[in-house]
Amino acid sequence: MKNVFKLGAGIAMAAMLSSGSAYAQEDTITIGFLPGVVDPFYQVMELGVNAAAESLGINVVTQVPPTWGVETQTPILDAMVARGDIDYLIIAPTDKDQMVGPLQNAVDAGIKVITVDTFLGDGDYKNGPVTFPLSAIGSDNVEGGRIAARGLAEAIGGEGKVYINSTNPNVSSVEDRATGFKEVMDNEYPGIEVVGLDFNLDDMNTAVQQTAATLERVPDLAGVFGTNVFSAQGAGTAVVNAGLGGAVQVVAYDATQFAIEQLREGVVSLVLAQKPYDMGYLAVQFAAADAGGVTSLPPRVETGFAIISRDNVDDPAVARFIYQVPE
Ligand code: T6T
Repeated sequence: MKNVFKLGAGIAMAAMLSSGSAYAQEDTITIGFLPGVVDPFYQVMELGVNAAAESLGINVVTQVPPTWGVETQTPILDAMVARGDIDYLIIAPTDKDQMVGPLQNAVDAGIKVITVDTFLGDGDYKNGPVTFPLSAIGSDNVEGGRIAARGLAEAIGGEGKVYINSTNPNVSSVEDRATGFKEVMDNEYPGIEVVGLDFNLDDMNTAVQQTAATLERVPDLAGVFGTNVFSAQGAGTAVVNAGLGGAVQVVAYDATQFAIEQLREGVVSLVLAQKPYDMGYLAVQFAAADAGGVTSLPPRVETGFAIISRDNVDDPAVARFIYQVPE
């Protein structure tokens, strides 16, 4: 994708942004933070949002949808717009097309939008179909899917049948993960067959049932890719319930405590930690920078990954990316 700002190169800019707090003391802004759902990934993102907001003296109004979907996110968004005091909205859109209209309404009401984690349209806010958000801050999920595929392929010895358990269609993050995963399996591993992709609607119990049904249907299944927190938890749970822990390998997107326990137990072979804290922190800094007159914010920021295996899980430089949520 063009216009991508790689986070590793952005330290000078981050320092510049955080030193811009002088404006905030005189003229504070209010940010609405509207993540996708209640889960450890967004809880860590909220910590980043709050840390940046505190350091800049910015008010944040946070509302977290109880379940994933346009039906739950849109009314919360509408209510935030109706308050009349929100200047910037930091949101993880739960559908790349269906959330465009509701967010356009927010823009029409004078609110500036930054997307985190998931994006609208194709995520190219310079030349793509949706250009109103200031920036898309999140993981390169196609690349994450490729990393997951290579990890799973290695864990199963380069051949066999694999299955993807995911959340919903038309969500940029998980859709890209499945795309990257299939691309690598198709192009690099002729001995591996992707036998299915299920959508659990971000419900762990559904993920358990779907994975259990796949284990029945495909008795020689070698591996499962769980594309997010609940998909991976459901996949890992079903594999253990079937007595197949270690025999059927799981790759987990998102570094929850549960995924790390299953990594240590040999059920999960690889965990991809995203950087939700960075996403939240940077999004607030971008809002502050925009309010302070900065006009060169990058329209896309990729925050990177930590790839966690049994070999490095106790290395503090890696373990710091395991999602730690307040009790
Ligand atoms: O994987 C994350 C996030 O990146 C995705 O968009 C939705 O699911 C999570 O929040 C994890 O549950």
